[in-house]
Amino acid sequence: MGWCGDRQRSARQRIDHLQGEERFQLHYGDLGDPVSLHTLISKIQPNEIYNLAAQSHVKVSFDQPFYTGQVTALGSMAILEAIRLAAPEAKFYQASSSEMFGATPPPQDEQSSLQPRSPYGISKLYSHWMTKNYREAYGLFMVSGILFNHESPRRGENFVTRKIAKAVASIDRKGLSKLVLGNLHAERDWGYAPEFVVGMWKMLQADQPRDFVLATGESFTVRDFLSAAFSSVGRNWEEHVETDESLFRPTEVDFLRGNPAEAEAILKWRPHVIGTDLAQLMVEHEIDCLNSPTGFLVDGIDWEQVVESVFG
Ligand code: G4F
Repeated sequence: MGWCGDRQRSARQRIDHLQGEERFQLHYGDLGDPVSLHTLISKIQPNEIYNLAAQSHVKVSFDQPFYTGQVTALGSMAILEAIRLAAPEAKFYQASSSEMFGATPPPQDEQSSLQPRSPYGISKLYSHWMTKNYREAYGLFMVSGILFNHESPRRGENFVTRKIAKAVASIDRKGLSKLVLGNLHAERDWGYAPEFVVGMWKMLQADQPRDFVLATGESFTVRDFLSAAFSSVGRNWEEHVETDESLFRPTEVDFLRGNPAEAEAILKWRPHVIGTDLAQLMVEHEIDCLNSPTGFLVDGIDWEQVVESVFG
């Protein structure tokens, strides 16, 4: 199931369609409440735990550095402690981020230095090192995936790829006049989220726990993404886009391009969808949304095909 954003907004928007499936159960818990996490992990005794939760918006982390630290740094700590104390057999995946590379020039890989440039990146760095420390200190199966930007139609609307895709569809089909953005010069290594999720799972199936970079190995500027998105509907982005200083970050990560060679060699993981393909895929989805009377769409993800393409 896909969705179209505003019309079906809820905290569980992305998983509502799984409700009712036998193998899917929801429990209440909160990264800000270590007791709830300990209780849950102790009761469920999971085989695998994926910590994908965070205050994950880089610009917001400058406005809310304290909250970001509490959730994105100390929240992970609560899970690590709960596993150590109550479920030491569980395998743990920590969502580390290419934002941790910060000022380090590309290509970035597992050996590159970590020089984060935002409260978000610094919080992720804390969780990254804590995960490594718990692995080494207590012999637990705990790994971090250092994932470069991964996108899909399910991306939140305040991240640049989805913001662009939605605006292009509205400009083309509904006559919206303009799109206002921040820094157009930053370069990102944008991949397709379903391919990255398969890589995350693969990390927990390895014989030995270790960290991996997942990236496409190609990078594009925000401007390149804009150009591809507008071109997909036969338009010129320069006629529709303005920039606003208030959307710039106090410190920016200028250039991210990952080197996924180790994931390719050891996990046999290789992504196929890159930034400009994503622009077209995401714009097409937004146009379908505008044409949909209900706001819900048939799932665009063929998981068998994703697995085949990544490992095939
Ligand atoms: O889409 P973004 O907000 O993603 P960003 O900051 O790269 O972070 C994402 O990827 C990280 C992995 O490296 C994750 F860890 C993180 O949680 C998140 O998923 O911004 C991408 C680029 C930036 O350079 C930003 O300055 O786009 C630029 N940009 C230009 N105008 C904008 C806008 N970003 C946003 N969100 N909104 C704008 O209007």
